Amino acid sequence: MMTDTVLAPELQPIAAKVMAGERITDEECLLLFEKGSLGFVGSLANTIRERLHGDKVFFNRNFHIEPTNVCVFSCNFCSYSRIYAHKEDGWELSIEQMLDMVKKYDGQPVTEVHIVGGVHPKMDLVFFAELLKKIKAHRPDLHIKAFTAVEYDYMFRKAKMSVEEGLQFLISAGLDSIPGGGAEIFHPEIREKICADKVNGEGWLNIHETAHRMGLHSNATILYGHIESYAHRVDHMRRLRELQDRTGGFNTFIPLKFRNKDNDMSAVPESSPVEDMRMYAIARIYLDNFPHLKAYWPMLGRQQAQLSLSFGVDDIDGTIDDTTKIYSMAGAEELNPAMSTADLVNLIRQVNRIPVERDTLYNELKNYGNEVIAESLS
Ligand code: V47
Ligand code: SF4
Repeated sequence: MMTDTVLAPELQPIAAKVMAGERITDEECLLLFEKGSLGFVGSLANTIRERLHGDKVFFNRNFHIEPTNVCVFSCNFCSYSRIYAHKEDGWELSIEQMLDMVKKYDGQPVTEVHIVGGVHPKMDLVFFAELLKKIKAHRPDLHIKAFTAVEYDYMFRKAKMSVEEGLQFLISAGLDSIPGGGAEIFHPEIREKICADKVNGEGWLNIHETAHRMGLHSNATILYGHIESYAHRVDHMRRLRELQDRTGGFNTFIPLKFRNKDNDMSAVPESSPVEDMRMYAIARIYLDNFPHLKAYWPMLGRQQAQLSLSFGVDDIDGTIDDTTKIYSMAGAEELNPAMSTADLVNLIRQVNRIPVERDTLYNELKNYGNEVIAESLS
C-alpha cells in the first residue's frame, strides 16, 4: 500500500491514475523515470500486470536461425556483426543448412522459429522467400517470425519493391509475424550516434504499421541503458504507443538492456539491476495498450528474469535451445541459452506464478497450473 507520507506529491496523481486504469502522460512517464523509486513503480506495474494476466507467465517453445553475422551496417553497440570486407570470421548459412536446422526439431513440439541476422548483401528477398517456402513445405504448422524492419528495409529497397509489395511477397512464401529488433532508440539525436546507417525511426515504424495493416502481428524493442536520456526513452515509447493506438498490431514490448562486451561502446557502463527493473515497470505503466511485456531471459539471466515477473513482466520468451549468438557475443548472462520446458516451468513456479505455454500470437496452449513435470531439471 502506498501512503501519502512516503510519496513525493507530484507522484500521487500518477498512482491515482494507474489505480483507476487511466493512461499516464509523457510528462508523467518522465517523472517516473526521474523520481519513481523501484518500490513505487514496481508496485504500480505489478498491479497492472495482475489486472491483465493474473499470475500467468507466458513462454513458448521456439528456436532461432541466424542466417549470417555478416552485415553491411556498423551499429556501434553490436558485438555480433562482421563487416562484409572482413567476413573471414563470419558465417553464412545456405538454405539447405538452415533447413537442416529445422529438421533437427522433427517430432519435437516447438511452435515457432525466430529468424534474424546481419544484413548480408547477397542474401536477398528471393533467397529468403525460398527459405520460408522450404520451411513451410517441410513443417506447415511451424510459425515463422522472421526478419527485423532493418533487414526488410534493405531487402525491399534492393528488390525495388515498396514495403507492401515486399511483405506480400514474403507472406505468400510463409511469413507469419515480425520480431521487434532494430528499433534501438528512435530519436535521431541518439540513433545517429549508435546506428547512423540503418533504417531510421520513421522507417522502422512505417514497416511495422504497414505489416499491421496487412494483418501481421509484430513485437517492439528498445535498446536502453547506454547514452540515451530518460526523455529519449519516453519519446521512443510514445511513438510506439501512438502506432499501437492506430493499429493494435503489437503483441509485446521487449526492453533490451545494452551489453558492453566487445563492441565500439565498451566504455559505456551497463545499467544496474535496479535500473533494469525500473525500465520494465515504467514500460508496463506507460504502454497501456500493449498486451504483453517480455523479459528476454538469455540476456538478463534466469534470476533477473524471475525478478522481472514482479515488475510488470508476463512473458519470458522461450526454450531457445542454444540457437542464438547475438547476446552471448555482447556479454550477456547466458553463454549457451537453452532451457527445457521443465526448466522454464520450474523457474516460473519458484516465484509463485502460473506457467502457461503460448503460441507466438499468445493463444494459450497449456496452462501448467500445479501439474508436476516429469522431465528432469538441468
Ligand atoms: O535490434 C544488439 C539488440 C536486437 C546488443 O521479437 C543488443 O520476440 C544489447 O530484437 N546489447 C535483436 N542488445 C534481437 C531482438 C529480439 C530478441 C528476442 C526476442 C525478440 C522478439 C526480438 O538485439 C537488436 C539490438 O537491439 N542488440 N547488440 C548489445 N550489445
Ligand atoms: Fe548489423 Fe543488426 Fe549488428 Fe546493426 S545490430 S551491425 S544491423 S547485425
